[in-house]
Amino acid sequence: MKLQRCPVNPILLPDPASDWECYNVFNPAVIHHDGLFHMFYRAQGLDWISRIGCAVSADGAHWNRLRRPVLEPTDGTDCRGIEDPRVTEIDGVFWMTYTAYGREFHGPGEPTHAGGGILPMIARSHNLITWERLGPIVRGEDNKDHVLFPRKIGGRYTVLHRRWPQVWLAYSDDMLTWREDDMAPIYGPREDNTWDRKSVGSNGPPIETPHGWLLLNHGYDEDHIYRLGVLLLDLDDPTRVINRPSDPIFWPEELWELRGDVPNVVFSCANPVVDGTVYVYYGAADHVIGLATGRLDELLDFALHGA
Ligand code: BMA
Repeated sequence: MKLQRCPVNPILLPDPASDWECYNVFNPAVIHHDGLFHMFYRAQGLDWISRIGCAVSADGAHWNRLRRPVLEPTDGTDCRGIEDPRVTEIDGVFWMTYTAYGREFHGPGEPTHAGGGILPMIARSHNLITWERLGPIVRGEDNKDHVLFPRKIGGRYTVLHRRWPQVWLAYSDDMLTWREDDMAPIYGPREDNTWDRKSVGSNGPPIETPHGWLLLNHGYDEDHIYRLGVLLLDLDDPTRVINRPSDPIFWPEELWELRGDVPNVVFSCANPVVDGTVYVYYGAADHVIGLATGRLDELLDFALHGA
């Protein structure tokens, strides 16, 4: 099983005439709503601070972007950037999970991505343009790559997050309080000789199927080559992994995936399903945005039976 690249790739490029998105556009969230694809992408410009830009598309490949960002840093918790958005629609409300990179932190030395300078944040929107910040899932730890399930499980909001190196599950009644007692690890890097033996993390929102939650994820090995894979989780108890095939479904091959701001990266935060096709949007080399697709039934078959 391998995802197929869209012939239009790369589907979004930095805009050299812009102050805030002239260097890199990457790692977008994308949802399909009322017949349109809506993209929320991470952008870096002259000050190297990540902001979230917005674009719309009727076919998922050709995009029309807004002139100004829809989400920008506001305070010490996110002044170094708003990164890696993922958007999930739950009962008609839109939720964005993103990494806030700031200067407020709880460790010694300078804040870094791993040293408590990041927060796994949640924001809410009713119109896909204005976003209201709610707060982080946890504070004071290396935690990101969080993404919400598209419906409540057991009556509660459910999120995947990453307490490096494990991917964890957490539950909440109100999106504000995520109790430690309601958190549990699910899986981590594999010890055998696989592509994901150094680090793993979640991609876009889990896809509900009759056989379980289909999860797209990413990982890398000691060569720092990012690849994408799949897992299947139990519908009622998503801490139970039904199957985790060992082969990846996508990896860097094109020049613009192999070379960029960070080489050898395909990093996805979005996998909307439209008419039986999974649209996998990804940041390529932390510099441009690509699209690859696969049939949902084929991905599910691989997730169920792939060795
Ligand atoms: C991860 C995240 C992503 C990035 C990737 C590759 O840790 O920070 O935003 O795309 O590294 O550089």
